[in-house]
Amino acid sequence: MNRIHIVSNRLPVSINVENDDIELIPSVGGLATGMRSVYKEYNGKWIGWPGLASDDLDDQLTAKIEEKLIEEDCVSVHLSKQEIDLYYDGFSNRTIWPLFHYFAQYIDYTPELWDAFVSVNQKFADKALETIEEGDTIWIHDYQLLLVPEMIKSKKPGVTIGFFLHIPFPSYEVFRILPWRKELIQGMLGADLIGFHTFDYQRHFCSSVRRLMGYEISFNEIHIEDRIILVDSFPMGIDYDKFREAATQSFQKPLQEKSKLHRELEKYFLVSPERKLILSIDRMDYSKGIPNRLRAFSKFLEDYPEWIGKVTLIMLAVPSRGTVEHYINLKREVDELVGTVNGKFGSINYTPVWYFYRSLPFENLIELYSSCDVALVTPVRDGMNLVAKEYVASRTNRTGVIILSEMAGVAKEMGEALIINPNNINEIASAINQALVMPLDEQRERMIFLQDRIKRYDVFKWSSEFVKSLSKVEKIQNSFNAK
Ligand code: GDG
Repeated sequence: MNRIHIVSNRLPVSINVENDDIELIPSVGGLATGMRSVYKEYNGKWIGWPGLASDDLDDQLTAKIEEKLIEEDCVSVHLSKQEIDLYYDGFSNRTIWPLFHYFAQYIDYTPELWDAFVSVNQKFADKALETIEEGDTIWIHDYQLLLVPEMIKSKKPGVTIGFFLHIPFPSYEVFRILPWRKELIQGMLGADLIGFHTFDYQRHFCSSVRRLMGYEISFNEIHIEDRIILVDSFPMGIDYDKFREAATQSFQKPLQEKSKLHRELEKYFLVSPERKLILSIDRMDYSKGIPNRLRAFSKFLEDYPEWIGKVTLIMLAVPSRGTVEHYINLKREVDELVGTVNGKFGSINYTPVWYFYRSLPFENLIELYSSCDVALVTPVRDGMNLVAKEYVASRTNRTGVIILSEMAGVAKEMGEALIINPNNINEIASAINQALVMPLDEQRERMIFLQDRIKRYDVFKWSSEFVKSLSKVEKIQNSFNAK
C-alpha cells in the first residue's frame, strides 16, 4: 500500500512556546496512539490544527513551529480566533454535536457558522491537497471535517479516502432537521470508505443517503455514478496493554512512591474494608448524562439507606468547551446537584460525592480505575465511550462491575455489564445496589469475558482493520475503473 496520511481537527501534539523555545508535547489520547502507528508505518503526514490561534503568532514564530512540526511529520492548518470561534466552537460544537447526540433543542442554525464550517473545511482540504499525491491514501477523522472528503475527491480522484466518524450518526428523522443535511452527506460521500463505531450508526447513515440522495445501496456498498463507496462499522478499541501494565505497576509501587491520591484511596478503605467506591469519569458534556447520574446516586442513597456512610461516588468531570452556553449551564447544574447530595446525605466524616472539576494525570486515572468497585457510565448518547473499556483493562484482579447506558456505542460490546436506560433514575439506583452486592465470583465471570473481548479488539486492531478495508476499497475501485 502507498503512503497513508491522517487528517484530524487537532494534531497529535500540543505546542508549548516559552521565550521563543518551542516544545512539542505528544497527546496520549486513544486516537493519537492508534493513528501514530498508522502514519509512521506508511510514511505519511498528519495534517491538523496545532492548537494555537494564528493571531497570537508572528511570521517568524509560525515558521519555527512549522519547522518543528515537520520533524514529527505533522503539517499544520493555521486557524484564527474567529475561525476557531465560528467553525470549532460554532458549527462543530453548537450545531453538529447537539444534532448528532439528539439534543435538537440545543442546535444553533446561524448561517455564519455554516459559512465558516465550509471555509475552514476547505482550508484543511487545501492543505491536504498540497501534501498528498495521486495514488496516496488519506484517513480523515470526525465531525469537524465532514466536508473534507468531497473537497479532496473532486480535485484528486486518484486518492483513496477513508472517513471515520467518532460520534453517533443520528436517525434520519433527526438528521433531516438540519438545513445543510444534503451538503453534509455529499461531503462524506467523497470518501471511498466510511466507518462508524456501530452498525446502528451505519444503518442511520445509509438511510439518510437513500432518502436524501436516492442512491442505490446493496449490503454495505453505496453505488453512485462512477464509484462504489464502502460503509462499515469499526468499534474503536483502546491501548489495552498500556492500561493493564500501568494498573499492575501501580499496585506494586512502594508506599513512598504512591501518589497522594493513591494514599488517600487506601486510607478510605482502612476505615472499614466494607466501604465501596463508585467511579464516574467524563468530559463535562451534556451528552454524558452527568446530572441524571447524580440524581440516580441520590435516589440510591434514599432507597438503600444502609449504604449511607459506606459508599462514595468519585466524580471526575474534565472541563470542556467552556465558552459554549449549554456547557456553562451544565457546569452550574452539576455543581448544585453535588452540593445537594452532599448536603442531604453527608456528615462530618462522610462525603457522598468527591467531585473533581479538572483533568488528572494518567497515573491518577489508573489509580481510580483500579481502586473503584463500580464504574458508572451513563451517557444519554455516546459514540463509543472509551472510559468503560479503560476500566475493564485496568481491573487486574478481574473484579469490578460496570453499570452502562444502552445509549453508548460500547454497550454493543459489553453484554456482561449491567445495562440501564440513562433516563431511568430508579433503574440506575437499583443497578447500583445490584453492583455493590454482586458476589465476587459473578463479577469475575463477567469481567473475564469483557477483558478477553476488549483485549482482542484493541486500538491497533481497530486501525489495522480500517486500513485493510481501505486497501480492499482501493482494489474494488481499480477494477471498477478498468471496466
Ligand atoms: C469521543 C466520543 C468516543 C478523561 N478524563 C481524563 C482523561 N480522560 C480520557 C479517558 C478517555 C478519554 O479521555 C475520553 O474518551 P471517551 O470515549 O469516553 O469520550 P469523548 O472524549 O467524548 O470522545 C466518544 C471517542 O471520541 C473515540 O472515538 O468513544 O463516544 O464522544 O480516553 O481516559 N485522561 C486523563 N486525565 C483525565 O482527567 N489523562
